Amino acid sequence: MKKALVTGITGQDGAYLADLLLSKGYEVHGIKRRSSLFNTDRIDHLYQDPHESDKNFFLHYGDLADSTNIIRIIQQVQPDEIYNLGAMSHVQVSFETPEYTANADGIGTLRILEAVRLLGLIKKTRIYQASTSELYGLVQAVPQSETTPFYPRSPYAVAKLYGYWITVNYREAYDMYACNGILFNHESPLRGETFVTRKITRAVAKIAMGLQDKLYLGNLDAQRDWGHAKDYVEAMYLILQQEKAEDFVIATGVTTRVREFVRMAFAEVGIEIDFKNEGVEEKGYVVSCSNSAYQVENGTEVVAVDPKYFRPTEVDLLIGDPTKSKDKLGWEPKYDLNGLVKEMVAADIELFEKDRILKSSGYQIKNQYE
Ligand code: NDP
Ligand code: GDR
Repeated sequence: MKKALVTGITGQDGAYLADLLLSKGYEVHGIKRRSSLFNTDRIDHLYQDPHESDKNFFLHYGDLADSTNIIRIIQQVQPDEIYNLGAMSHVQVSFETPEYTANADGIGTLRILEAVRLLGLIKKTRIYQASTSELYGLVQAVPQSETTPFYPRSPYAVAKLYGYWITVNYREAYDMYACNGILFNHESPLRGETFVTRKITRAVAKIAMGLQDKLYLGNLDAQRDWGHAKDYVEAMYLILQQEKAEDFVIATGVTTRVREFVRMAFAEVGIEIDFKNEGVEEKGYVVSCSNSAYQVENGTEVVAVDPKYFRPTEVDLLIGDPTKSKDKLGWEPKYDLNGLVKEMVAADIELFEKDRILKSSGYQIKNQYE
């Protein structure tokens, strides 16, 4: 039985990856952080009674900022594969916590690589590093491929740039099987609530159910190459099953503006919206657009812009070129954006059904995430 160690197992990708590896017969070990509230919602369905003898899913307390605990867990588990998914993964928050982000996302990657080296596991343990399309940052060329130059635009992206290069360096210096998956944005019903897609689908569900009036967003004209997390964890697995360790771009090759995602999500609940004056472009740039969206049916404003969501430096356009992953890994996404939006909105409607029933019976509900 192969053993995998997953950092960031309590996150969106960690949860889907754990499901995938268990279905392939792996013994899965995950590192979770101590938290004052339960933080295992996404993997609670995998929990096994610690007293069972044939367990194949284990959680270890730990943190990427603590090398002693990384070394101890890797020594104890002796994994065949490590998936380093743990990170402070929110781009805007990284401007508020730049040093911590560098520590967890940058040096955290070094801690994993160095632990494998020090423990003499170079020949045994393969390492996947969760690299990101944020590395491309300020547009140099599109679509972005494995050879496109990087120009990171946030403390998060700069920390991940270190993670990327230290992974390449350990591969070249010590002949380790260590790879970067340069993954473009991927979403799902398990996506964190403050990333834009989930923020939108939650708000759309609540607006449709009469639980919220308006959605406040930042830059509506950013363009992202959005895929489904379920497809993307398959690619992570495939990257570690090749003969030769290499880096791969994982993307759909299709890009969409944030405002279009908003429109698609509202359409799922039968609300047609209109952004007045949108899409006036000159020389490839949007020069004028409305920042509000209105319900066509009754003119109610449902989306407004709050500048607090603008980033000091923005990544305007991401569109990935997945040719190499298609050719070498045989990987192709099964979901398209329509299917993704449909699944996310439906899941959020189900999530808030209890609140809708309570409200319709006269119970006052406080909004937690405004
Ligand atoms: P999430 O934010 O959903 O999950 C991040 C995980 O990392 C959580 O389990 C979190 O724990 C854990 N974590 C945070 N800080 C630390 C730390 N100091 N030590 C140990 N664990 C830590 O991210 P995703 O699942 O979406 O992404 C997974 C990885 O892929 C991340 O590295 C992200 O940067 C990268 N990535 C994501 C993309 C995407 O579109 N989703 C695209 C490209 C790269 P807790 O639950 O306690 O907060
Ligand atoms: P991103 O994802 O920064 O691409 O990083 P996010 O969903 O946060 O932003 C996407 C785009 O939407 C714009 N935007 C808003 N974003 C948020 N969060 N909230 C808003 O209200 C809002 N309004 C507009 C943003 O400005 C941005 O342009 C994600 C993370 O998962 C990273 O960890 C990962 O590396 C990259 O994707 C690939």
